[in-house]
Amino acid sequence: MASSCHHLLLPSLLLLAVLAPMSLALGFTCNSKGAICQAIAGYSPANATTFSALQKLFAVKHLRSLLGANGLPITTPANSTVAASLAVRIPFNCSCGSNATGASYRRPEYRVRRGDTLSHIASGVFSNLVTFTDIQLANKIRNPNLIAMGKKLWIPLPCSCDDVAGSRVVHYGHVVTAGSSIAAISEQFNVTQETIMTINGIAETKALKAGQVLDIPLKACSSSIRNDSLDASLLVANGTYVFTANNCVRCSCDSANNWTLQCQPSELRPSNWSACPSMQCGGTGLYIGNSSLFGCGRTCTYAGYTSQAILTTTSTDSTCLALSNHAVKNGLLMFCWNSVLVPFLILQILLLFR
Ligand SMILES: *[C@@H]1O[C@H](CO)[C@@H](O)[C@H](O)[C@H]1NC(C)=O
Ligand SMILES: *[C@@H]1O[C@H](CO)[C@@H](O)[C@H](O)[C@H]1NC(C)=O
Ligand SMILES: *[C@@H]1O[C@H](CO)[C@@H](O)[C@H](O)[C@H]1NC(C)=O
Ligand SMILES: *[C@@H]1O[C@H](CO)[C@@H](O)[C@H](O)[C@H]1NC(C)=O
Ligand SMILES: *[C@@H]1O[C@H](CO)[C@@H](O)[C@H](O)[C@H]1NC(C)=O
Ligand SMILES: *[C@@H]1O[C@H](CO)[C@@H](O)[C@H](O)[C@H]1NC(C)=O
Ligand SMILES: *[C@@H]1O[C@H](CO)[C@@H](O)[C@H](O)[C@H]1NC(C)=O
Ligand SMILES: *[C@@H]1O[C@H](CO)[C@@H](O)[C@H](O)[C@H]1NC(C)=O
Ligand SMILES: *[C@@H]1O[C@H](CO)[C@@H](O)[C@H](O)[C@H]1NC(C)=O
Ligand SMILES: CC(=O)N[C@H]1CO[C@H](CO)[C@@H](O)[C@@H]1O
Repeated sequence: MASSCHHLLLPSLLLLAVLAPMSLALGFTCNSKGAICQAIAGYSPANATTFSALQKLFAVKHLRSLLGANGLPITTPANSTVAASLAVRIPFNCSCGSNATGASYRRPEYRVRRGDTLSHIASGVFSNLVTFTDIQLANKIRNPNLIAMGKKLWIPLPCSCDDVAGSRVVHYGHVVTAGSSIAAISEQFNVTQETIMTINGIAETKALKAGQVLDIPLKACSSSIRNDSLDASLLVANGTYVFTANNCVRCSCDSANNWTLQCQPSELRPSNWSACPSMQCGGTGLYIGNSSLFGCGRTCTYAGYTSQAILTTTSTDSTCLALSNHAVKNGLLMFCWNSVLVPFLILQILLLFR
């Protein structure tokens, strides 16, 4: 612990002096008091690691949530390597506190190891997603030089549940890399510079510092999920997928699909039901995610779930051309052709028997 004293004594004294009169402000601005929502942290591991190690570090319950947040195939092995420095998207539940700020609630937890300092934990282990002051405040540590080996620390990942400009978004914690700019970040995440500056309270574009965490609101796909569904608050950002309805349904968001959530049966074992309830639109024979055989006119869409049932709605597509890439991959194009081919064949048969 001798070295940690050296590291922390001076900065902590200074910080205590500066921060003492201010109220605690962990996380990003979050005005939806009491809300809980999905959020993402952009984690850049210092050393190459594996998905199972990340899952453990961030207390992500299921590997599939981690893979889904990164748009990776569900079959990706837990022990496959995650390269150092590249940002991995870590999904977590955000809690919007009474102080108009949001942070992960009580997790992840980090167990202090021999030789750890709060600043090593903040920047070395958690890639600057939190500052050492955040950890100190969240855990009410009076003397940061005295962190006992084996002690469990709550790492308050910054997040928010607020809508931005009237749209549902997934707040992403982005750690600024050296030499980056608001313009580059704006382009990378397809979020306007104005939005980034406004929600992060930045007045000048030049004011970025390496290691600083920015709140980047990723646009979420719109869905047909009903407001009385158990997953009414489901938020899925571009390039990610999630499992819902007790794992029976997989929903993905791709900006190429006009920012519309695409859901289909997951073929996973349900987590709370002995079997998945019906996932067909009543009377149509279509499963959620299917479009009608003839004319490509109607789509069976996921609309949420209750404790007993999976809800569906039948929506009308304008044309075949509006079909998503995804649906085309699933063989819907064939059915579009069928709607042309079948009348053609009937015509041929009629001609034959003329
Ligand atoms: C919110 O503020 C109160 C005092 O104003 C403080 O006791 C509490 O720890 C703060 N909570 C967070 C999460 O910052
Ligand atoms: C991952 O685990 C599988 C078996 O569980 C093993 O066959 C494979 O070699 C492992 N891969 C790595 C990179 O460790
Ligand atoms: C968020 O909370 C829900 C309900 O408690 C849980 O099922 C889910 O696994 C959590 N998500 C993550 C990413 O930890
Ligand atoms: C990364 O690897 C280096 C060298 O092996 C080590 O000193 C450092 O503690 C590691 N960082 C983390 C966060 O494990
Ligand atoms: C839920 O949606 C219905 C219409 O679909 C609307 O009438 C109702 O006010 C909504 N309820 C809430 C709590 O938003
Ligand atoms: C959506 O995600 C895909 C894949 O992750 C990416 O290539 C694309 O640029 C993103 N589009 C927008 C508008 O964010
Ligand atoms: C995309 O979605 C918007 C509203 O969500 C809708 O007005 C527009 O017609 C859609 N565009 C296409 C090509 O489907
Ligand atoms: C309809 O949905 C079911 C279940 O997801 C799938 O197996 C089938 O291939 C789909 N049919 C079409 C035409 O996409
Ligand atoms: C599991 O299902 C039962 C009813 O079938 C419901 O009452 C309960 O809330 C469900 N639990 C979860 C965690 O969804
Ligand atoms: C703010 C911004 O850059 N928006 C762009 C996001 O991406 C779409 C295309 O997918 C552009 O049309 C937007 O201008």
